Amino acid sequence: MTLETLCQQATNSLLDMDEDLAYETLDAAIAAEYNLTELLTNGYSVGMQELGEQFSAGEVFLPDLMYAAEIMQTVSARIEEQMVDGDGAAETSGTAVFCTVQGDVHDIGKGICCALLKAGGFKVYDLGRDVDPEVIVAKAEEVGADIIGMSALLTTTMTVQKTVIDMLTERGLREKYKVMVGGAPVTSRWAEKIGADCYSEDAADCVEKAGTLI
Ligand code: B12
Repeated sequence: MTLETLCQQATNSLLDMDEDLAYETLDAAIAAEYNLTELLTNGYSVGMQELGEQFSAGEVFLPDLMYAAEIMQTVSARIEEQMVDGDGAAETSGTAVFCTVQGDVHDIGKGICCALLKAGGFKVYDLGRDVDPEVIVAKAEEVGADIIGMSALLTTTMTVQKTVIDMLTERGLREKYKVMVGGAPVTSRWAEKIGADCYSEDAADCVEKAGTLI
C-alpha cells in the first residue's frame, strides 16, 4: 500500500472512530518504513481536524470526540516512540519547553508539535496540559530553554499566553527566550499583540519556525 493510501486510511480511521483500523494503519506504515511524520500530519491530524469541525457543527457527540481523541493520543505516542528510536533525535537543535496553558486540557495539537520537534532534533520538555504560568517560567529557567511554546485552544485561555510573556518581561527574562504560541483560536495578529516571537498554524510549520528562531 502506498503512503498516500495509508494517510487516507489514517484520516478515515479517526472520522469513523475505528480504533483497530487506526493501529493497523500505523503498523503497516512502520513495517513499510514510511515517513511517520507525514502519516501523522497528512493522515491522523487531518482526520482529527475534520472531526473537530464536525463537532463544532453539532454533527458529532462529545463522547465520540473523546474516544477519537484517545485514539489520536495513543497513535501520537507510538509515533513519537518510533521517532525517538530512529535517527531523528540524534542531534540537538535547541531546547524547548512546551505546554498547554492553565485552564486548558486540549493537548492533542501540543503533543503533535512536541513529537515533530523531537523528530527535528530538539530537546523537548513537555509539561503537559493545564500548566501554571509559574511552572512554565521556572522550568524554562531550570533547563536553560531556548524556546517556550504555549498552546491554547480556548478563547478564555489564550490570555494565559500573554500572562506568561508579561511575567517574563517583568522579571527581566524576556530576551532570554523565543516565545512561540499556537492553537486553533490563536492568530499571527494575536501573537504580535501579546509580544510573542512567533505563531504557527500547524506542527510542521512550528518545527520549521523553531529552527529559524534559534
Ligand atoms: C478534541 C477537542 C476536545 C477534547 C480534548 C482532548 C484532548 N486531550 O486534547 C475534549 C473532549 C476533552 C474537549 C473538551 C472541551 N472543549 Co474542546 N475541542 C476539541 C476539538 C474538537 C478539536 C481540538 C483538536 O484536538 N484539534 C486537532 C489538533 C491537531 O489541532 P490543534 O489543537 O489546533 O493543533 C494544531 C495547531 O493549532 C498547532 N498548534 C497547537 N498548539 C500549538 C502550540 C504552538 C506553540 C504552536 C507553534 C503551534 C500549535 O499545531 C497543531 C498540529 O498541527 C476543538 C474544535 C476545533 N475545531 O479545534 C474543540 C474546542 C477547542 N473545544 C471547545 C470547548 C468549548 C471545550 C470545552 C469547554 C467543552 C465543555 N463544555 O466542557 C472543554 C474544555 C475543557 C478545558 N478546560 O479545556 C471549543 C472552544 C471554543 C472557544 N472559542 O473557546 C472548541 C473550538 C469546539 C467548539 N467549537 O465549541 N475538547
